[in-house]
Formats: sequence, structure tokens, C-alpha cells
Amino acid sequence: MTKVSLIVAALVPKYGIGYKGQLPWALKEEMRYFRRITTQTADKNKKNAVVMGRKTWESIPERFRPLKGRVNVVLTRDVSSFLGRYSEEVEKHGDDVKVADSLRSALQTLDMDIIEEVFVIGGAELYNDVLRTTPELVDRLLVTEVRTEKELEMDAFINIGALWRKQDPHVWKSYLASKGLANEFSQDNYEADFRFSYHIY
Ligand code: FOL
Repeated sequence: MTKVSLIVAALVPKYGIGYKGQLPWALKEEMRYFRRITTQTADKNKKNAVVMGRKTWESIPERFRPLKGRVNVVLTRDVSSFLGRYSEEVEKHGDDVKVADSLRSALQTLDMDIIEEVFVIGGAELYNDVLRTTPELVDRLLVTEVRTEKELEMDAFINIGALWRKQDPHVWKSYLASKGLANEFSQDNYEADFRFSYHIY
């Protein structure tokens, strides 16, 4: 079965990722990194897929949804109620939006002849389920470590667990190079009251 890449931005040291259904920050350059990494393919005839939980779908501003240039798969335990609520958005976008009730069925739904890489893009419930119950389906973690002096309130966290090892920066650089993105990003960045750095596990 196809494996996935998990991509997340988390506040160090507690690995907070969200508050009240939204990202706890607005980092333009970090969002550009997310968009470029999840969209770019080495093979121009293929697209990537982004798999997300239902609440993450709802958290994305309507004007950015579905995430363009990528096949979007929404996971929900209640596919029919999701379709009841979002059938217009789903039908309008044809094969670019799919709904599934588990990661495994999402991966079976995808035609891997035309998909290059599958990204799990959250949220907390999906990340933690996948890491705990099906770690064998995860190829790599792309983790942005965010730091700030501010007191940020968080109510959603990712638990990476002990299985994973942070790789040296050259591993992150080779991964980007494989997508033709080698010189587009620096590993260490700052924006407003935040510093953030890109890592691969
Ligand atoms: N991973 C990382 N590294 N950073 C994130 O912010 C992130 N966010 C999510 C999952 N993994 C992440 C989930 N949340 C959009 C909004 C929220 C969201 C993911 C994506 C979104 O609107 N994305 C647009 C870009 C919008 C813009 O350019 O401002 C996209 O096209 O990807």
C-alpha cells in the first residue's frame, strides 16, 4: 500500500498545533512552504494528494478550498452527512475532492498512476490516530518547529512518539531537491514574533 508524508507546523516544546479549530498563528512564509511542498511534483503529469480530517477541511477558508492543484481527500466517520453538507463543493470539483471514512480507504480510492505523493495534513485527531495506529503507513514527517516568546493558548497537539528520529539538515535539503525546490527555502526563518525551522523525520 502507498505510504504517506505527514506535514505539520508545531510550537516547541509542547507541539501545539491549533486553537479553537484554527492555526494559532498566521505565518505567510510558512504557509507558502506548505503550499509549495504539497503542490510541487517531480513528474509534471502527476498531482499530489492531501488527506485531511473533516474539521481541518472546515478550518480552511472557503476561497482556498479545495486546496488547488492537489487532490483533496476528506476523512469523516459519517460520509453521508459530510456529503449532505458539502455536496455542492464536492460535485463542482469532480475528481479533485474525495470523501473517505479511513486513511486506508482513502489510499485505496486514489489512482496512484496519477498521484505522486500523499500528504496527511491534519488535524490533531487524524495525525495522532495515524501515528498511533498505522505508523507503518507513514514514510516521513515534515515538521516545522515554531518558537515564540508569546504566551499562545493551544488546545490541539501532535504526539510524534518515540519511533521517529529527526534527520540531519542535508536529508531535508535532498528531499526538497528531489522536488526541484532546493533553493527556494531556508531552513531557519523568522516572521513577526516567531522563529521557525523546517525538519524531516
Ligand atoms: N503544515 C505546515 N507546515 N504548516 C501549516 O500551516 C499547515 N496547516 C495545515 C496542515 N499542515 C500544515 C492545515 N491548515 C490552508 C489553511 C489551513 C491549513 C492548511 C492550508 C490554506 O488555506 N492553504 C492554501 C494557501 C493559502 C495562502 O496562500 O495563504 C494552499 O493553497 O495551500
